[in-house]
Amino acid sequence: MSIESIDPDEVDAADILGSAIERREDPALITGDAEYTDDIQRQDMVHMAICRSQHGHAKLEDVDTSAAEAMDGVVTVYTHDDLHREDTPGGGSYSLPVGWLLDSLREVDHPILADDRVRYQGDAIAVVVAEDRYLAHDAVDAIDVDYERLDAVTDPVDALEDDTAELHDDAEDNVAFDWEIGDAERTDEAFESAAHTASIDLENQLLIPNAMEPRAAVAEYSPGTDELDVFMTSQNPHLHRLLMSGVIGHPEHKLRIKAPEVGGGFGSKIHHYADEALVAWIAKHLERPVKWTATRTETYKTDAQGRGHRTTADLAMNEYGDIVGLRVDTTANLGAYLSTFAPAVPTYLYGTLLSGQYDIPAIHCSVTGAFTNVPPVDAYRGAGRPEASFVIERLAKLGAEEMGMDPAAFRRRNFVPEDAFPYETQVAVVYDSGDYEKTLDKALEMADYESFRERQEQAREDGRYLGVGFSCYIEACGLAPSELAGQLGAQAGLWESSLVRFHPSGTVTAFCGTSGHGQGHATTYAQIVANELGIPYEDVEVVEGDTDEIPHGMGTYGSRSAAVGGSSLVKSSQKLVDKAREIAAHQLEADPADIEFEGGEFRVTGAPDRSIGIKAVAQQSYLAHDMPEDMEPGLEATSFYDPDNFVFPFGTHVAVVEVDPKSGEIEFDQYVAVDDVGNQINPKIVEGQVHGGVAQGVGQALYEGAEYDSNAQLLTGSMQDYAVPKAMHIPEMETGSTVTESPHNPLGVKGVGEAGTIAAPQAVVNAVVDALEPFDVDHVEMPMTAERIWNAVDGRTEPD
Ligand code: MCN
Repeated sequence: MSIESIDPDEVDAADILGSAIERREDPALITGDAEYTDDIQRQDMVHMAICRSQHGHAKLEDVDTSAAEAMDGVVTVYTHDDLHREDTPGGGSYSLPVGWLLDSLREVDHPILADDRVRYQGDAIAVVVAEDRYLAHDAVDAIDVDYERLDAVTDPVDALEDDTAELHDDAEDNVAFDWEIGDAERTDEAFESAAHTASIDLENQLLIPNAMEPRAAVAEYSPGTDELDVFMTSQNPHLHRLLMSGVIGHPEHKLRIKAPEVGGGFGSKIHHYADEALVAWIAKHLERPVKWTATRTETYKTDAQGRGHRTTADLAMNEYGDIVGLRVDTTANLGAYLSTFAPAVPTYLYGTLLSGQYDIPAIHCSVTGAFTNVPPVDAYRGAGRPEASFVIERLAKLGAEEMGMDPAAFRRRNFVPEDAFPYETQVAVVYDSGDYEKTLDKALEMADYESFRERQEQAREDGRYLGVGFSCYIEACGLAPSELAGQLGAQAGLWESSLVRFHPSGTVTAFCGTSGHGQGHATTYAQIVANELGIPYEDVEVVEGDTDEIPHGMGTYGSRSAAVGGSSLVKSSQKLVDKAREIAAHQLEADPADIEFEGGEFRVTGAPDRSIGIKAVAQQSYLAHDMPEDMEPGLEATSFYDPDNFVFPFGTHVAVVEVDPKSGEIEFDQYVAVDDVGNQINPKIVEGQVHGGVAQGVGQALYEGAEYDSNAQLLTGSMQDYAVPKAMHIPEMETGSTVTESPHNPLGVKGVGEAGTIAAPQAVVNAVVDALEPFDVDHVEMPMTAERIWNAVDGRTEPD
């Protein structure tokens, strides 16, 4: 059941919003016409390569760059002391910023180039600049680093042990922070009076992001104007401009960040890394254009990783199966340094979502952040919300079992009822709108759940083990009300800004501060603006990702673009229409209050033949011969939109699997995804986002996981070792949707970019555990490899 995409020419202008039109960006992307960062060439450009630590944890005894420097074509080599000096541009005190602070946070220094110690395999030690890329890499190989190896730790729980080596002088016992949310006392009381409990110990494994395009940057400096242009794989150019300007000490107004086409990010390209700052700094220092493109191995070793939780969680029920309490204790792996948004991910993006779709009267969650010798851990598609959803949905399965109830019935019994919205949870968020039974009912019907148990029974008699798994997930996205984010420690507002400009000829450019990198914004934003202005879709061009063109912006992450960027475009369009209405009223010799606007036409109320189209108004606004008094020429409007609340998409995903206990192999029988993302701007794009998201969630459930040895050496450092699922590993998905509008944004939309990734892992794990119920298996850690399944059934081929 896949949605057919429609040629936009076949859609009436009035129906453009909500139509499944094909993505306008695809022809350039699939014909190689699009320009990515690595495609950029400049005269006299030099290339940068980075010498990175081979060890997970070591002291740097000596870094000898002489052989590299002597190579023909090597321009220069920098180490810590060359860069971190008072007379270098920016004053030399370079440390990477943390954009989100917690009260208990121990902020540790994160130099651009390591000083006397490296804390993960991949930590940058020295940087080579050469006339060509290959030479730069050869010169890196010629750098002789003398290390003294130190004990390393990769597991966050082990990191907190007394006898574990500490990574930072400022972080005793490797504790980065302690944080809690909810009511501990009330939760203890709930457990004391509970009739039943269910418990789980689980790991939400470290994941390595796999964007098709590795991180890359090209920087160019003009000494005459002091302008520094940086082209880079950024999900949030304005935020990168702000942060980089501080890091390298270049004035923000003379720094331009442009994201050319970006081949995916999944969160990994929102953080501020040392590498891009180095490119910019060197371009300024050498006064030559500089390019750096990460190798695939570098991305594996240095892109901020995701998840990395160890959790103990308990659910308390009364005698009827009502959930009365939830207790969660998590240790979160933060890696070797604090990445830009790291403190927010295992705290505010995690603890606040633990109530799931359920009305839980008492919740308490405590989180300890731990430094370990893995790369910094930060937001990765879902960021905190998949971890929360995994905890509560695994417990929902175990809770139902404990109660002897059907898992769907147990969930239904505990859902926040439809009439309870807006619903305030015990973990500090207010769900905007929801109808959880509706998505569950639809998913049950699509999966034909009614007949499933019979099928399962019959299969078991034939020695085949089928299982069904539910995931009734909720997420918070559309980041964020700035005031709330500020109270929680965000170092920047989380509004969105846009500019909608009519050209004299009647076409429109819409500039937005989000920065799409695969999500189809050029299509969906044009649908929004065309609808607001009542003009043809093809007359709207969308521009994103360039700080020189777009006044302000906060970027694309947290599935915020439709809800926040889209709403800003509505606001700008409406401001523009307000001005156009006054011009139209003047032209039509009527009062602006008597002018109606519909389908791109301004009409005098009660006199429909007196009308003027918005394009003609735009032309008049630039001719400026006959305008209302004191009105400035031109027709454009800018707005800042700051939402009142997050949006809370939800849904039910159902996985049906068959597990072969003999081999440990898992096969999908069915995968049903019913998502409610409010109104859909483009159902085809929504479906594509769900498909991609589920693929990543299935990847986590079955295949992916960063593995390190005891010296913190990455064992899964290539696509041969880190199992990103291929098309054949992804189940055929049946997607469906329901529509529950968000009441607080003008489009009534909720985000979809992370929904599938948040929903899928627990649907798959619950299904596998359900299949293995005759073997008394109540949990299998992810990724559920054949080996893990085989061990879980203890080598048995049949239940005892
Ligand atoms: N949309 C819609 N109707 C809705 C909601 C969204 O038509 N009710 C459309 C939007 O207009 C947009 C797309 O769906 O074209 C995704 O919108 P949204 O949910 O607002 O998410 P963002 O655009 O902010 O994208 C961020 C999100 C995140 S956080 C990750 S991670 C992710 C994802 O998007 N990374 C991606 N999807 C990705 N897709 C690709 N191809 N590559 C990535 O790196």
